[in-house]
Amino acid sequence: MAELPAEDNSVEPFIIGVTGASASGKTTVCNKIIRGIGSHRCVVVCLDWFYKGMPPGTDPLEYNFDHPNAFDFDLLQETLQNMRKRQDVQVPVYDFTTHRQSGSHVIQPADVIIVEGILSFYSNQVRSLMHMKVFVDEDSDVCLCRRIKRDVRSRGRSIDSVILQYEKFVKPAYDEFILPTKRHADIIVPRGGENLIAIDLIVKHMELKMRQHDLRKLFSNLYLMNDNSQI
Ligand code: UZR
Ligand code: MG
Repeated sequence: MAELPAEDNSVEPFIIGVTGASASGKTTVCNKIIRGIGSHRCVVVCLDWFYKGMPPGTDPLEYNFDHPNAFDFDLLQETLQNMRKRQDVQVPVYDFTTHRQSGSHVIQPADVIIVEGILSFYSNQVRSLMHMKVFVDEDSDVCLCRRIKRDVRSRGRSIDSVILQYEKFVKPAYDEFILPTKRHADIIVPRGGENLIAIDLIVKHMELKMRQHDLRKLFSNLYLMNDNSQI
């Protein structure tokens, strides 16, 4: 009897990009998509991991973390290309308190890869790897309030420093670099994670794609078995 072929990895993962303003609800939208699809089939790649980190001696309040130059898009592109080939990848771990990389970890590809971050649609090369693009749209006052709460609670900031950064870097970069990438979106989600209908539509689309994916995988395995048995 013909031996069963090793698992067929020829079917590429489906890559979803999720972007929007800082604290617009990107992470919540991603978590709800993952819950809908099943966490065993998804993996998230955060743009935050690809911060280059501040040059030594820089004052964090003077450094523009919202500018495209703050990110290593080449490394992100290379990472996604390897994940598309279903290879494990080593990615940096970023520490928001020290504003620097603090190590690395290995992630394994899955059927669905979600690329989440403020500038995840910025690079043409990265964008061209995505099969679906989602822009999370939220009022800027809501984003600012959330950002103050989050950064004070979990990123070790003072209220004054968050507001200063917001006026100086976050809002201008949103207007100049993030908002213009909205035109690349396939789906715009108003009210972020609260918008259960939009999230459900995304999940349903993904379920359809994954059924097609499973069928392709099945056919490709059958073809391989058939091929092996003729040797
Ligand atoms: P999200 N950021 C920091 O505040 N410190 C860092 O060391 C790295 C990033 C902020 C960054 C951006 N801006 O607005 C936000 N500033 O993290 C992006 N200023 O993260 O998408 O989770 O809001
Ligand atoms: Mg987030």
